[in-house]
Formats: sequence, C-alpha cells, structure tokens
Amino acid sequence: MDGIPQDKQIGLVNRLTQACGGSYTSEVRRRYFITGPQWAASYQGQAVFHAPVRSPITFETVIEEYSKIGLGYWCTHDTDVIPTNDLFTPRQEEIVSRIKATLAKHDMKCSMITSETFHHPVWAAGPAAESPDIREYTKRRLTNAVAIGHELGAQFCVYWPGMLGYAIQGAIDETQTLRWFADSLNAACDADIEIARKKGRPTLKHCLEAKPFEPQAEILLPTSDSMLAFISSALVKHPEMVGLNPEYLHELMWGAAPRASLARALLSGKLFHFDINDGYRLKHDVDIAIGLVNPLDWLNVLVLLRTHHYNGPFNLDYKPPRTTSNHGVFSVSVPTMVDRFITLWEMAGDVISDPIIKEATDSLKAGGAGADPGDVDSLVRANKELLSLHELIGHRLFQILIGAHRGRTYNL
Ligand code: 3MF
Ligand code: MG
Ligand code: MG
Repeated sequence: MDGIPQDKQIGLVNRLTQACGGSYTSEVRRRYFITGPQWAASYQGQAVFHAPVRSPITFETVIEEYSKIGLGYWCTHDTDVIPTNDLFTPRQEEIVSRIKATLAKHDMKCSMITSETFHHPVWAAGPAAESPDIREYTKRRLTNAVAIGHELGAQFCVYWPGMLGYAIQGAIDETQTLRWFADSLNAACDADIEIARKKGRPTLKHCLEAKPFEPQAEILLPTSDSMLAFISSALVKHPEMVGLNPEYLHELMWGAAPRASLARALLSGKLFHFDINDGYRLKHDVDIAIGLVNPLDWLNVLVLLRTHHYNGPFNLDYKPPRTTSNHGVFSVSVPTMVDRFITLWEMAGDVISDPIIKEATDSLKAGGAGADPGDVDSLVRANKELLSLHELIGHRLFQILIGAHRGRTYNL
C-alpha cells in the first residue's frame, strides 16, 4: 500500500469506522444515563512523561460534539471551565451563564460538578493541608462547586481526594488529616442544604471516588471500602447525603474485583455514581475506554448492575489515547465507546434472560438432593456433578459475548 496522504486520513478513519457497523443512532444513545465529562474530551494527552498531542478545545465544542453523538449529559470540574483565578469573581458567573446557554442550545443537561483539588499548586499538600488558610480555601472551593452545581441543575457532586495523603512518611498525622477532610465535606453538605432550601431543589448526591495510588504516593482513602467506613464514621455529619462514585479501573488498580466492590457499595445503598472505563490490573491509571481490555468482566459488571436496578449515571471517565487526534476523539473514541457500553448493556439483558444460565443457577441454588447435612461425605457426593455447572456458566457467558448463542459459528 502507498503512504496515505494527510488530507485523505480523516476520510479513511471515517470510512473504516462506518464499515465497522453496529453503531446506534443518537436517539438510542440518549435513552441511557451516560454522562460525558468535559475533561475526558478536552484532555490533550499530556502526562508526566508526555507532551500534549491534541490542541485545546472549549466547553462549547465538547457540549456540541457530545450532543451530536447522542449524550444527554455533561459534567465538569470547576477549573476545567473556569480558570482558577476567575473563581469567585463576576467572570465565574459569566462563564456559568454561557455554559447554561450552551447546554440549552444543544439539549444537554449538567449531571455532575466536581472541584479540582489535585492540579493547582495550592493543593501541593492536598485539600486537607496543615495550613488553616488552605483548608478554608478548600471549603470555599467545595461550597462554590455545590453552588455552581445547583445553578446548572446538577444532581451529583463528586470528590476525588487523590491528594489526600503524603509522599513523606511521618510528616502528617493521618487521623487529623481525615478529620480536616471531613470538615470540608461537611461544609459542602451544609451549604448544599442551605442552597437547596433557597432554590426549592433537592440536595445533591455527594459521591466519594477512591483511587489507590497516583498522584499522591500514599493515599488515606485509597479504596471504595475505606470510603464506606469513612462515611459511616462519626466524622461525616450528613452520612445520608454521601455515597460513592467508584471507578472501574481504580478498583482494578489495587487488584480488586470491580464487581465485588460494586456489590459491597450496592449492599450499603451507596452506589450513587459510576465512572466507567477499562485498563489493566496493578498498573497506573490508563483510563482506556470501556470494553477494550476486559469485555467479559464488563459484561458481568453490567449483569450485576442490571440485576440490582442501578439507575445512576455511567460516567465516561476515559482518556483518549495519545494516538487519537482531536478529530478521532469525537469520530472514533466517544461514539465507539458509547456503542460498546450499549451493546454490553443489552448483552447483559441476554445473560439475565438466558434459559441455560437460568436453569444452571437455579439448579445450583436448589443444591443436590438427598444429602444429610450431618454427614460431610454425603454433602460432597450430593453436589459433586452439579458443581460442573459453574464452568458451564462461564462457557455460556463467553458464547453470549461472542454471539454464539445467536448462532455465530467458526468452522463447524
Ligand atoms: C482521576 C479521576 C478523576 C475523577 C474526577 C471526578 C480526572 O483518576 O478519575 O478524573 O474522576 O476528578 O471527581
Ligand atoms: Mg474517575
Ligand atoms: Mg481513572
């Protein structure tokens, strides 16, 4: 093949994306509670070892492009859209009203707002630093984000305390730092109650998001489970307002089974919000789009969430790879990821209604007949053949994943 001229490359990418088929219409995509973050699409590909590869884009472009693709919801960090020095000034109000107008123009809603507490130099020692003035600033930032959330009609507010910890051991007192972090969260909830009352709106759902490492070296609330314990400790003043925003990859990063983490959150009634993406176990936070690494696991995650009627947002917290261009973000990255999510969601429905899986799981739950619970050998004998159904269920899930349950065959 000859080299592809630069002016033919976008055409080629578009043609091959189309040739893949299987894309849903924007009307179908809008039926799902999928939320698109400002920071995901505007991420320029920069990191510790990397210079940016994409040019900056504004919220106007992100909102317009998300809407064309068929996303109904957008979310943002405060400083993704309002420069840090413009916060708390008339410039903030002006930007917020421009966001409102842009959302309305493109028939999109703001689902969630989050305060950036990890990037700016003010967070060098984290949001619960020793300096009372910095902690005062943290409270102002969080309550300001809550106010912006209400102004934009959001239902959720997320907190990712990725700088809550230390690099130098012994330099901070962990218990004190956690108390200070709770103080800021409590201030945000108090402010929320007040603003909600004035505006006649429900209070926001405040969602804590754990990540086991990166960017802080040691993190004080590294897992969703540690956050559940924190929420039910006496430190949190309004525990009923606070829940979780687990992220699929953040659970994998510490070697957990995301499905088990989600199950624990569901059982606690705290699965408020869910960041969806993919990646590798025990590695850094690569934020690859859903289904490109662990499609079988993702299918099972969605079976769990469908079975337990999770109805919160699915937030596309991914990072388009550095090989994807600005054009590719909206023509390949976002639509294909949304479509894989929808396909996996629908396949989860196939799993739930599959007669083979149903009969196999019902049989396992019925157990082997004729055992004597007082006789260990009879228990083993009674269930021995039945337990092969575990592996059969695994095979059936694989068949559903590749479409074999609908007759797809190879060299039969
Ligand atoms: C970092 C994250 C964050 C959070 C975001 C929302 C940049 O690994 O996942 O995304 O999701 O700060 O609070
Ligand atoms: Mg996240
Ligand atoms: Mg992540």
